[in-house]
Amino acid sequence: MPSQSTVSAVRETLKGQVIETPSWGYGNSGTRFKVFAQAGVPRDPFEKLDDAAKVQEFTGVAPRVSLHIPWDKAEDYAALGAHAAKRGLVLGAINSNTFQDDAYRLGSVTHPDAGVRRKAVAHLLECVDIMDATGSRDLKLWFADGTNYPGQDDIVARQERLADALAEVYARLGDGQRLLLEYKFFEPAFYTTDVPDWGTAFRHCLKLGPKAQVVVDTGHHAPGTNIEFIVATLLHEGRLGAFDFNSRFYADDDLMVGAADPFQLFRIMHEVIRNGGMDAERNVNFMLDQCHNIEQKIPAVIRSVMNVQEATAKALLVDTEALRAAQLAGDVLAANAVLMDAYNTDVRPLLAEVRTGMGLAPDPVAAYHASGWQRHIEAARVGGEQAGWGA
Ligand code: AOS
Ligand code: ZN
Ligand code: ZN
Repeated sequence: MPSQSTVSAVRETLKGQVIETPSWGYGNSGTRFKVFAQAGVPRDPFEKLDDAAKVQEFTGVAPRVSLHIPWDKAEDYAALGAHAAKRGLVLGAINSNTFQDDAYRLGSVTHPDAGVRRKAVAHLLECVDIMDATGSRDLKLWFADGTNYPGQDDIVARQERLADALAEVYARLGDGQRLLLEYKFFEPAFYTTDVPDWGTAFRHCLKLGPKAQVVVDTGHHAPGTNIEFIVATLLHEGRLGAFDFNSRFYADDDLMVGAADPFQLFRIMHEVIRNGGMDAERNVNFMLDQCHNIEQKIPAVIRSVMNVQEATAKALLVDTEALRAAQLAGDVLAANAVLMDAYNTDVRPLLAEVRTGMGLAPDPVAAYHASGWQRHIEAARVGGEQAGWGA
């Protein structure tokens, strides 16, 4: 049993946790086979913020929203920011898009043609301009670049083109801004991917400088990969910038975080906490990167936030002294038992108390359903936009 003082420290940490939600999670999405349109989805970035505000209203820990350019391109970012502020939100990371133009058939920043590379870099620089306008700290870069066939292009030349593009964008960053580089082991390229793994992302970030950090998208690993090892290592090296939380069973499907493997999420959060990743000065951005193709979107985002909270609460309950003692004594079973005790704790009552203490309903999903928001948007919004695919 954790002591009273431990539990109250855990409560305080949970109250202060911030989880950033993705604008595209509120819009229609699907697979390459079908997008199932849902009633009431947002028609523009303003309405996406209205929906994100509901997640914040019922969870109290999701005040930031990631934007995606061009899906969330606005005429007036000050107006978008003011709309967010009125709803208790702030605009979060700016996500670039170099994967939807015909020009990028052979890649974007790694394309063999310098003209295409210029176009891609211009877009990334435009994203930094948007960060200046929105006050965003994070530029999140994910590249679909790669090749489909052996011999299609020169692997090392592509790495050099990538490094040049990143260096140009890095040089444009202002004070307090950073570049977050995301890796993904495959998809959409079939043979090589230009940023396939954390080693490649880490290497590029090291070359760039301290304002470049790695994004760990939990869905972007080969089956069986020990993601918590990557998290621990990057944190130790000061290069873990953010998470894109989601879960996957086979390939990357951007399912709700914690749905496929809640134990893995706990192990990740354990390494985060052990290695100082929850400390405010580390600025690890805990983002969701999910698409809700067949389920209702807002309650799915709420559920995802709750899943991260539950994994965090369990990880915070790990008896670190007992763990250290067992580790030093070489007592394998005792050390493992310390972790499993925390993992097997039902933290839902603790989180309900945390919410009540924040003036919230103990069950955010039920509170959302009771609020009437879903009925309201289904009646009021006609013709929602597609948020992108399989992102
Ligand atoms: C793509 O698979 C990545 O997960 C990206 O992080 C992300 O979903 C995209 O940039 C959003 O468009
Ligand atoms: Zn991602
Ligand atoms: Zn992804």
